[in-house]
Amino acid sequence: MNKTNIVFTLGLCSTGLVPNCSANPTVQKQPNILYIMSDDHAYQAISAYGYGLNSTPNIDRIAKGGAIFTKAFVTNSISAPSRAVMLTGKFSHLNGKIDNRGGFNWDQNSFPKLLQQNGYQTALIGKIHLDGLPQGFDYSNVLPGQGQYYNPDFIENGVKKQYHGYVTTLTTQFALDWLDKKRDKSKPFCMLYHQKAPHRNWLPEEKYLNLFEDKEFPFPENFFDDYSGRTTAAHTQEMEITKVMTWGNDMKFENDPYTGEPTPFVANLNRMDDQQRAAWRAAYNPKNDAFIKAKLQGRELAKWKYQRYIRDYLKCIQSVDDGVGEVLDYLDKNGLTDNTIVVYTSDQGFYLGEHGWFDKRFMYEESFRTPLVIRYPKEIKPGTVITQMVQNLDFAPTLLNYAGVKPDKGMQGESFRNLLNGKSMKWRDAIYYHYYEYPAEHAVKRHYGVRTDRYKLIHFYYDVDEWEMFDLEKDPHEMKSVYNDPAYAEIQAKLHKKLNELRVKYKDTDEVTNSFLPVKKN
Ligand code: SGN
Ligand code: CA
Repeated sequence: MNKTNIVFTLGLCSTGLVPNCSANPTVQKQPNILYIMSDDHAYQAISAYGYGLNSTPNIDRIAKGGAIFTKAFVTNSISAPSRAVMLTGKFSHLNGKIDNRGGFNWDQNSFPKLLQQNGYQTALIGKIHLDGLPQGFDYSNVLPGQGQYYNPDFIENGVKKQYHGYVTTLTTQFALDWLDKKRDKSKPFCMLYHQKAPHRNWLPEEKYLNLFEDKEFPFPENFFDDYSGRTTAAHTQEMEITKVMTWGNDMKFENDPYTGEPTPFVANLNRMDDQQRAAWRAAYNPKNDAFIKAKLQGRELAKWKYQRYIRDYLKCIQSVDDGVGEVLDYLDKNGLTDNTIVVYTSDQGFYLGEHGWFDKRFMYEESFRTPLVIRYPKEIKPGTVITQMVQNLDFAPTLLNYAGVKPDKGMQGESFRNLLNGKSMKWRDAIYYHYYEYPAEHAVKRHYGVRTDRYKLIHFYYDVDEWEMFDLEKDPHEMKSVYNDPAYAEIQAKLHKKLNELRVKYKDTDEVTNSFLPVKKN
């Protein structure tokens, strides 16, 4: 809030026009911030986005009461790097966290640190996926690494302890506990409330074990993509539901249906108590027996795997949505709704069978884009739709702007507060992306690129040197690259120019890119 607004609010307060003023004589100048992030939550699986797969009434409450973004993107579609970008407001090559491997430098500046230095109480709860004691938080209670679904460990202010129960409900419980009992209520708060779900390997909560089991989900139209219109990277990835989803971790078999060997899922069963395990066996074993009997092959097998995957994935989301509802209810009941900015987003998007895939990493739309809804009754009109391109790079400057705190000089994002307010402002016409984790699990090659409102240009490098270009208006599913198509020559040249400009703007030169390459073995 700027100075004019503070005076205005205090002025109104003395006239009695602002509700609750007399009950609350010290008008809180800065808004509270509730930043909710889940892991691998595809926008296709939020009902406010209109895909019709599931129902997320509580996440939709945020969207309906505020704004929904149709073009929110990440800068590097993978967990730990995405979180580092969100905290620091800097691209991966500058905050140092380029992939899920290696450490994160907590000594660098971040938006929670700046808020903390400017009068906020700060907390981090749930998955952060960055090793080391989190800095910038008065309170932290985080999962080690990826975390476990059942009976997980949490690290509370540096001390590890195992809890009985389901990770999503425990995370919500810790968030409510901090809001209600642990924070200093005389200060504005910023709470990062981060769910592990719906990250692989999708283990739903007991009460949702049978949800969706009688439902057949539609297949994306490019489920049987043969990648013919694209370069090497789309052919050599290891993200296909047909080939890569495992019997144990993903399909919940105790024994591999072909070899009879115990699967990794047994490790999950071992973490459960007798009651949890019995519930699991009752829900899954009869279906697995039926599958073994049917002996499906080829496309039929692929379709069966997809249904198993999508049902388990959506079940996990149901618990995430419940948690959002509980926290929103807490704000309502405690008179906090009006002065709290609520953000719901994911660390990246996810493939729900598009191109035949699960996982993320690519600069293609489903994983490059991320869900984003924001509510702030004081400033954002209910039902606002934001179509401009924003990135997770912008969260730090935007939230600091709302708090009236100057961003760190090195932050590269921009505040999108004025977009939310409906004020006309000049906004960027292109965004930059860079993915690094290769060679690695899922085998998605290193690439960087630019996206404008209509076009996308991608450069795959390291063990290939190939370009792709898409006309998103004519080919929204990115099935055929038009790179080197003479009809697009002029646009291609413009996109190359734009890409070079963004690389200069964001200080990502060839030299910097090459400095992150693994040493090639001869
Ligand atoms: C695990 C998953 C991968 C996933 C990475 C990164 N494998 O390794 O499927 O891509 O996490 O995900 S699993 O067998 O353990 O499920 S991220 O969201 O944390 O970046
Ligand atoms: Ca993730």
